[in-house]
Amino acid sequence: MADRVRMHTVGALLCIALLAAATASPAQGSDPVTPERARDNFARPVLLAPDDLRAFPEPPAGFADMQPSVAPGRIETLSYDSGITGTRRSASVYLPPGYSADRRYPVLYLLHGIGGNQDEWRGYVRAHTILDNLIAEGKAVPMIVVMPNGRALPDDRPPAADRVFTAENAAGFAKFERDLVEFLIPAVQAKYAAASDRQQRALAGLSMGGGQALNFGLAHLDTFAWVGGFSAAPNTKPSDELLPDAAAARRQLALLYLSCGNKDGLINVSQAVHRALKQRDIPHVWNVDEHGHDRESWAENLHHFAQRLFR
Ligand code: FER
Repeated sequence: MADRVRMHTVGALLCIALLAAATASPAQGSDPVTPERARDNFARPVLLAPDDLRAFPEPPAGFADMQPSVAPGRIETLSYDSGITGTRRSASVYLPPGYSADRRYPVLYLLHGIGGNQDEWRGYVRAHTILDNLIAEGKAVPMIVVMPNGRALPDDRPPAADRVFTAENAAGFAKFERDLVEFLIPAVQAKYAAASDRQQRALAGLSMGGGQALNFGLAHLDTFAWVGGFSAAPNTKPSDELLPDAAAARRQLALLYLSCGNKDGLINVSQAVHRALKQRDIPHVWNVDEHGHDRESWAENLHHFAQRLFR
């Protein structure tokens, strides 16, 4: 599994993917997904605007490492039936230390990248350890973190390397919108001590999952009050589709968080969202760090984002 998870190293994937043939057809966003398009997208020159800057200092050393003094939460598997895929699907669920069915917890839904699955945030980014450390210090409120499989296809396993950047794989990520809202969230509410109001529900993701979080979160403001896109991929909808009602976004969002590394060829996607938000006066965090399309950026941004949730 660890090897699968490390396959997110997109550079390596792309070399193989380039050998594959793929047909161009639109995914959720505006960009057709083919190995060649993906290579071109990653290779785009980074043009930085004056406000493409860090919003926060770097996290303290060891923020994503297990600390002997810190009580760990636990991770379990949630199985649920999906009417979208017609299959039983799995999500990884982090329960904070001291989890008790006697209280209600806010829930963060955390979405993986194009080559990953429900184990990517834990195995590759160590999301659970980042949360353990923040909660131990009182810097994040105890929360449930649901890490689903965001590829809503009957066969939702990470594809072979030469099938990652295909329209078929990308289509599963668009289909996940209904799986999330209609099947996964109800299953989480039924099994866990999860608060049920939108103010207690967040949606965030990395890369392909960042695009999903922006697309789905902003389309379901009645379900999510907190939205985060880390290094969002070109599956992100064009701004006019993403933000059809600026007044509703202003009124309903508790936090909209955007981040990207200044060495990431996909930064133009996030920059376009940031510019559209600025134009429409929609408050948001814009954090540009010095990383690439990599786990350092995602770990650091989860650390910054999680501290600002549910307060
Ligand atoms: C693309 C390049 C990258 C694309 C998706 C990605 C939808 C996703 C990358 C990831 O999840 O790491 O052109 O098209």
